[in-house]
Amino acid sequence: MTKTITECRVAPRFYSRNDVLRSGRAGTGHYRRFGGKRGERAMPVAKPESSDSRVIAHVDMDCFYVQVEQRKQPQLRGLPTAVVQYNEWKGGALIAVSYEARKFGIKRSMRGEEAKEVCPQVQLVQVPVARGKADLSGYRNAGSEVVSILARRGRCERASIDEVYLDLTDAAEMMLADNPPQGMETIDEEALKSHILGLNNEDGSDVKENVRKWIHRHNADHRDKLLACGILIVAELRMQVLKETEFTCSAGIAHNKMLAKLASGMNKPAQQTVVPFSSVKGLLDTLPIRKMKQLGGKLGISLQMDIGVNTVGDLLQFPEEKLQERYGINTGTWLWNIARGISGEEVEGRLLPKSHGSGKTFPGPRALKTVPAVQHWLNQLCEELSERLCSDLDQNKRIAHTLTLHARAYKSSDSDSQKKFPSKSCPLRYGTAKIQEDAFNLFQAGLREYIGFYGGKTRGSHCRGWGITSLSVSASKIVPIPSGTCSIAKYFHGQSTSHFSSMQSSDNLNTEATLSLPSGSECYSEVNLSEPKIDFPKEESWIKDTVPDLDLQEQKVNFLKTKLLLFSFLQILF
Ligand code: DCP
Repeated sequence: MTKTITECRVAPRFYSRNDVLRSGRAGTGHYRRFGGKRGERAMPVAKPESSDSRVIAHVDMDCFYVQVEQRKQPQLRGLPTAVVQYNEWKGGALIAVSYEARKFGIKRSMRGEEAKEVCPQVQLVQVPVARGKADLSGYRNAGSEVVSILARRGRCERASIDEVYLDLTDAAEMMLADNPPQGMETIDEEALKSHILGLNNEDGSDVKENVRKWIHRHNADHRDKLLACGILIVAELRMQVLKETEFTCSAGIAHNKMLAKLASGMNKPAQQTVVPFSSVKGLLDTLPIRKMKQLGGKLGISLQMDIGVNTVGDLLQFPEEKLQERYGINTGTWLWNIARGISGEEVEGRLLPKSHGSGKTFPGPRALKTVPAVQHWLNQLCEELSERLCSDLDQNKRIAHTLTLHARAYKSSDSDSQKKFPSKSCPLRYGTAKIQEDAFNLFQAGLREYIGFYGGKTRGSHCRGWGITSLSVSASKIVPIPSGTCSIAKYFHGQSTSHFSSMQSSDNLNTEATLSLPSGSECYSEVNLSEPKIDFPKEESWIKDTVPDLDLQEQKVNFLKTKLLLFSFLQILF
């Protein structure tokens, strides 16, 4: 076959998995959009599986923010505990709940007061606050501590603030060659506590003994022998994380990322779950389709509503060509593959975030209704972003190239209520004041487009019928600084005379309907985590829609601080 899948316009024939593998290029870098509208989430794309003899782990911290707070206040350990958003209405929204608290029925969807009703002894810890918003730096740093330990045994991808993928294939192959588990006299206790899907424990037999036997099997195929090594390596890593950070985590171990991610949440907290090749079908057969990564949204709904697929197993009845006809070549193949547990996604070697973001929601009556109010909050967000960019530059020698502004908005007299506030991007200039200025310009350009040039008053104290319910700024396209100090100087020097002076024209802005981040939920976007969704009451009376005055003095000080930081950094280099 000479033609690759991505080159085909219509489904010419039934593609088997081997065809995809032979073509070698299927899906790489190509995205189709379901429904074709700009701004919709990119459709999943099939990638050929390089090998099914891989050992991939997905490690997920247990009730992460609670653990971070309990490490700060050890007296809270073992007690039902929850971390609440700083907003004090009804005790604040719960954003992390300890496993002790979950036993009482406390859930993340509750507010502090509800949790107290369910369990009066619950300990509520407020998320740290800075600049009037949640300060996640403590959690982010705690996540980095864990990543640095997990990265010791294989390629490591930081997938979110508390999730990591590991490719342990090389470490497992090495163990198999040097000291295979089949011959080990003693197996670590933590490894023996593993849950191996498909292992029959129902006859009253000793579960740990069954695990031991599974690990010791001499007649296992190569893939299972590698997974046995994975069990030992991940158990050891998890114990190391506990020893060095005091945090527990759970893990899924399988031969690809998709299966590892599905498994990691199956037995929590502080446990690990393994998916042998022979158990893949059993795992997927009854799995609700919307639980699959990338099927929680429109595509999942279409599968349910349009072709009656409720479980991943239901997909098996459709030939690949039928799925391709309906959802396009790449997504059709991707669906055909996931039904069989096939996923070629590689673990990217990435310990640092791909982007930095700072965001805040203003739900219900807190919606921002004046331009100065928006500017005030943008300044706060940009200040945080700028600080993080400086420390990334300082610690990791990386620079970001793109600044993006996202907002959610409403218009009270809206004929087109579906219209979204357009996200806007521009080249990123370092320095708090510059970022603030650029973000504000991006906002104004977005607002003009959102309300129409003559549709509302954007300047002055009060708007005409628009409100901003969420704001975020992000910095992306982060790359290591080019080698050689000369180019760094050039980089910063170039900024002062940057093309950005032409920002007056909104034509110079790149409109992005979605954040310029990698697709899928594996992307490390802290924008989403910075302000969890909160259900606010509809009544207008419970809180004043107050807007603090802009503290220009403080802004100047911060601007100077950032300048100083950059200056001292450049001094170190020269
Ligand atoms: N988080 C948040 N807002 C949300 C969801 C999560 O701020 N809506 C934060 C708090 C969590 C952390 O992200 O501690 C990680 O989220 P997880 O979904 O992984 O949940 P937990 O780690 O809290 O619990 P689990 O043990 O179930 O993974």
